Amino acid sequence: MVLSKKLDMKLNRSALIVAALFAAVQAVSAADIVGKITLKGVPPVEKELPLDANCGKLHPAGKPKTRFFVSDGNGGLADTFVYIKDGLTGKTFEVPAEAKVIDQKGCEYAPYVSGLQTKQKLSVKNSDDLLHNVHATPIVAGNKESNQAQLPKSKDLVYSYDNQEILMRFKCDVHPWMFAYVGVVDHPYYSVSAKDGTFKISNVPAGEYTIEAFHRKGGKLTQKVAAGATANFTFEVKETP
Ligand SMILES: [Cu+2]
Repeated sequence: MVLSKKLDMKLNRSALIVAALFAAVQAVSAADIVGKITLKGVPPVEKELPLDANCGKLHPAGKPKTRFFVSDGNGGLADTFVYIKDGLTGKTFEVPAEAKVIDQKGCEYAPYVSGLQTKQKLSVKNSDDLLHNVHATPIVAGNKESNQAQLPKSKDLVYSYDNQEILMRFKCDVHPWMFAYVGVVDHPYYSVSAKDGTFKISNVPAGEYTIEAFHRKGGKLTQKVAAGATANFTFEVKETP
């Protein structure tokens, strides 16, 4: 008993050493790219979504608004898809086994903007007690358009795409205000900015890259950055009439 406990401890210790060594190697060869997306100027006022009666009932406190420029009110800009655009040519990446998930809840898609690797599964859920109709509308050749009704509590609809597409749109043909946007890239090095504008692309292999920040209404910006460095972007909205 004592002997086996000792052996256990020894094994545990070597496992820890191996884990620590592995982490150290990773730290040397890969690093995060972090940054902040800032919005300059005053964006147009978001409008209430034109919910029908059934969807309206799901929002007794008031109708949700459009999400064109979601911000923390302090300059941070959310929903910007940031990804490595150049610098990974010739490399291939394992497809994550885990599916990404988009939910339909309260007659809105959540998340509004997300990312997906090519060939990775994307599960679209229906958490509402209502019929939705998921309509994927890719425009890049080879990515297949699909249009499927999804009954309440029915199983998830599962998609996957072979080609990069930034950003691919999903809509609902029952509720014309419902949209989701998915950045499909052929590697795992992407991020979506949070409400305070921050983003993090994790575990980027050592090297120099061009990264692009793509905001659906703000446009796109690129800059060169090394793994481990910071990349900040500023989108400017012009005054609207
Ligand atoms: Cu719907």
